[in-house]
Amino acid sequence: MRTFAVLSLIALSSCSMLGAGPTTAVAELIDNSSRAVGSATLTQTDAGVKIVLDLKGAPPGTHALHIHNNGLCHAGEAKQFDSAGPHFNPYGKKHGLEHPDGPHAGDLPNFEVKPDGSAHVEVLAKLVTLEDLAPNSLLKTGGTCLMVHMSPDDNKTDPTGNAGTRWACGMIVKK
Ligand SMILES: [Cu+2]
Repeated sequence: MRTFAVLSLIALSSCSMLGAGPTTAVAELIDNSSRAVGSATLTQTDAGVKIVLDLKGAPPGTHALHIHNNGLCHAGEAKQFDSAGPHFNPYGKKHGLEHPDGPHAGDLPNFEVKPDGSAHVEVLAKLVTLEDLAPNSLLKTGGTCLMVHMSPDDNKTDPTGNAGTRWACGMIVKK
């Protein structure tokens, strides 16, 4: 057993010596016509997962951004991106950054799309991780996805925040 433990330690340290770096993931977003509308890079930090999202061709104005529970982004569903399921909520909380019994781990702040249809968003998702096997991992079995809604999130109405139609969806996949 002792030999095994020592060997495991050596294996772990060689990984970091090779410069594996922080775990990262990506999400390529599509709209309901399967049009590519942007992409996100997700990076593990000590304080959570940093998400950097760039969008194009989006409706100008304020929009909700969430992480949803399923890694499924099927364009053309009768109810847009319904397969993505509800918000990622591994701790069974209520929805909303301002809800006293919230938030869902997948609740993120609203963001602005410029008049030219572009957006650049940088946000720290503090309640999730990219670590395998953690209950709040975005890389869990079945996956998760990043979702942009047509409307802003009111940050308190359970379970959706009244964020309206799901406009764009991107599966979160390990890089
Ligand atoms: Cu959502």
